[in-house]
Amino acid sequence: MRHLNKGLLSLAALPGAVFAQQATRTPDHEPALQQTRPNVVIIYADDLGFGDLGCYGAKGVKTPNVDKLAQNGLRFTNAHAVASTSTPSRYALLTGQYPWRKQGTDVAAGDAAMIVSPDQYTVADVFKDAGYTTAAFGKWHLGLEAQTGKQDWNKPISPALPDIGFDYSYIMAATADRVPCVFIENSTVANYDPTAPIYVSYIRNFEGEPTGRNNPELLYNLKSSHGHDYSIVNGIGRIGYMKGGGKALWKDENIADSITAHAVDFIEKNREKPFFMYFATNDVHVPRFPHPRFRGTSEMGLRGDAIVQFDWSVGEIVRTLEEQGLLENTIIILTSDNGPVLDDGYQDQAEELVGEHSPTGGLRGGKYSAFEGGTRVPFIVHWPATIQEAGTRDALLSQIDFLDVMASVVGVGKGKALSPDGQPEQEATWFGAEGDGRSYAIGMAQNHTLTLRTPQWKFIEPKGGATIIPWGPKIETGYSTSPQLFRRVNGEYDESVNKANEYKSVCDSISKELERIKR
Ligand code: NG6
Ligand code: CA
Repeated sequence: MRHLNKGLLSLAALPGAVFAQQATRTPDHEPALQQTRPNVVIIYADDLGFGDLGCYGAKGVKTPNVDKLAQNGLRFTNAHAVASTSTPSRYALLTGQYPWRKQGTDVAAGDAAMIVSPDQYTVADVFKDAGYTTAAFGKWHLGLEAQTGKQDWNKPISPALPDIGFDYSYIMAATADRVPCVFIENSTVANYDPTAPIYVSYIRNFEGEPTGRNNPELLYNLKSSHGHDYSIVNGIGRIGYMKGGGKALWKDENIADSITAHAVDFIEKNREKPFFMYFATNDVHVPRFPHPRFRGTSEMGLRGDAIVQFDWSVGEIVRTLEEQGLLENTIIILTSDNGPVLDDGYQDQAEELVGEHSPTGGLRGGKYSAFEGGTRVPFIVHWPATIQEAGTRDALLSQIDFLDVMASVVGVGKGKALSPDGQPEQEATWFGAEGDGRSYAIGMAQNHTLTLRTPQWKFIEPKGGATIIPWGPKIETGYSTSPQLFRRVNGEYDESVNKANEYKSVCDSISKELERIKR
């Protein structure tokens, strides 16, 4: 945690038209600071594709709560996660630094060391500097403690989220398919069971413990399709070995309920002062094992039902904000960490039951990929106090700007970029200005192939690699040893025809620009 300036900023120091506009709405007798500063909630879905929500054209699943946010806010159609997998996207969202600038930001194991170092300036620090209360819920996947594999899960864990700006946190260390399968509240395992000490290893199993590989008969909830054959928790095979946990072990069917209940409780307890909430759902990542009440609520089996569960979580957050009288002046940003995948390692029939639905909304590629399906994600901004006119925008947006846009909104940093790679001036586009948005947005595929898109072109750097993901998911990677250039036609990058030769000078200049940014 690093601080720019301690303590509250005076209202006079807050720049930006949005504040001026709201200040006039504040009755004299009310404390101006509290009334004018918006709460901020980012709802960060996992592996939710560009086409997976009703308002983005989903078929076979209904998402009324999300759709309502879009109807009353802004729905972006060319917004991007910074990578096509989780850890690097989350790293970039929280720090405003491209993940390819820092080693060790790839998909993290459950015993990974903390990837965001405590001396980095995070978006949580931005909000602390603005006097906010900050909280994180759900999927973390950015490591904990100083050294990989050295965590003692039976003691307070440090450094952890309290050290990078979060006042309160209730998180899963990595993903639901990675051990340890317990929630961590601030620095310690939630619901800790002293009769069942927790041991975790990503190297070897603990003596006498069953694994998915050796004891497939114990996989009573979900069977693996590829990988996920180490320790078994709740009848589901995981990645990594774990022993113990007892009553602290999560039940997958209760994960959404659990993180949502904690988030609702946080809103209710913090209604008096401005807060920032990072609400990172486990849905719709594997293992997809929604609560029984969501089973059969979509036409697509467990993956569709997990989308319904996600929509329910969103509805609970919105309902709570509304009940507390906070919805009007709360910024809700709803987006996803990367594109979608059907079979990601469990026999949940996502492929068999997808029907007419296109998780990517017709885009090529998907999770892991350099094609548009990898990083193009839903992006909805809801802020009734400021966004007077709802609409759809095709401006180019990147989650890399989250830290700086938020700093600009809460008046920290005086309009200068506080992160290595973010652009605070994107604030205008995020909250309604028409126009192109960014002049470029960079994405990173699973093998670190970088992509750069402009409002007119998309470039995939030559790096090479398998054309289809080799370990299971049936996804085109977009990797090639030759440069690829695609033209944006009728508002969509046409990734069916490589125009690199035809438009060689465009291709060369984008390639040069990417090299410049890299340096
Ligand atoms: C892969 C996992 C996949 C998922 C992914 C990370 C296997 C075979 N596959 O290695 O299931 O966990 O990592 O997904 O283990 S992410 O959305 O968190 O980046
Ligand atoms: Ca993800």
